Amino acid sequence: MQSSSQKDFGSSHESDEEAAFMEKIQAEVKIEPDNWMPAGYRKSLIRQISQHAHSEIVGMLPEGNWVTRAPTFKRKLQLMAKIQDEAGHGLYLYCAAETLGADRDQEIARLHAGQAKYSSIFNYPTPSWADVGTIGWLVDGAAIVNQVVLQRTSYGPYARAMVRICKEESFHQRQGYELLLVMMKQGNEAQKAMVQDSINRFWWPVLMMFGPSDAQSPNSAQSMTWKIKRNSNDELRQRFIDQTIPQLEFLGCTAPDPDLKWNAERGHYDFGEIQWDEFYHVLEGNGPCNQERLDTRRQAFEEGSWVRQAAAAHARKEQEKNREAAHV
Ligand code: FAQ
Repeated sequence: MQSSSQKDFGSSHESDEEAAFMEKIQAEVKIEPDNWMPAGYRKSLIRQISQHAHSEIVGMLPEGNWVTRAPTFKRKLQLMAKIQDEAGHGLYLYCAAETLGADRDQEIARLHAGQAKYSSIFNYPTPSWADVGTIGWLVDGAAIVNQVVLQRTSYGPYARAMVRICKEESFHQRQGYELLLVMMKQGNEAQKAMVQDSINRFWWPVLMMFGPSDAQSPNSAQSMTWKIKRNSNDELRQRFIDQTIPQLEFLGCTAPDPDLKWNAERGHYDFGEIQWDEFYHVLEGNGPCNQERLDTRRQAFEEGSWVRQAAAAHARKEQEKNREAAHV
């Protein structure tokens, strides 16, 4: 049994480490994988980074739906490049989670078992070609607003992953907006209507991407103290709306929100009530495409099993060759 003096030593030692950790956080010094960190910090980062990684991977599916039906060769190449980028983002993020001790296979198993969260937005269908543009413009646009600030997150590997991811997301956003501009400025009436319909369907779900309102966000306070998050969900949602409305107007489209209007006093757009019931319904697995997305992921994982086995066999052979070469 521990004596009380041992116990005291243990806890003061821990609180010294905790104080040093908080000093670093306050001084904007990045926390690196081999640094001491509170267990809760590690856990919260694994939670957020793995959910983020899953979002990138599941996020390939709504657009993947259009690869074989893209209207021109150029659009098809752009779409394939974008989807491959999302796969890359997922991989950097799984690697970042691994630096914290997460087990990638376990995280992926949790996703496939329906136990892990990923962004609610990817549970909505993409029935029209305009949805490819809307995803690029609005979904990647929202992702950028959220992720640009994460470049300053306190955990080094996550912050650095965000730098490259943000550069690629900017390209995604522009390709989406340009696609919609072509439809709106050069398209016929049916194509213009397709764009407006797509914006009508995606507008509110995109606003939900930023997470519940601050008062309902259980993780925010602690994540802000640890500087995992640098801005609150509501701040980023407002920033996104303020940035997006001029782009929406330039397109010649409208948002499906009668309460949306510029508030000169606040210096921001006011907007209508978000239907949080819908958000929680989707999080519980009951959105329009939750089942389809998970079924597709599981099937892709099973069908790709031979690739993983072949890569592992190749790695083993290479290791053996290197060992033999070392003994010669
Ligand atoms: N969907 O306490 P908070 C992309 C969960 S990447 C589903 O506020 P937190 C690229 C939340 O996890 C898009 N779940 O949570 C792309 C928590 O659950 P838990 C993804 C959500 O972590 C584009 C609970 O609700 N981006 O789009 C959502 O402080 C195009 C309570 O919420 C990131 O992941 C949601 N929308 O703040 C790919 C960015 N919102 O764990 C393909 C990094 C909240 O307690 C095509 N993540 N929840 O059970 C973050 O910044 C934060 O995690 C937030 C949520 C802001 C998403």
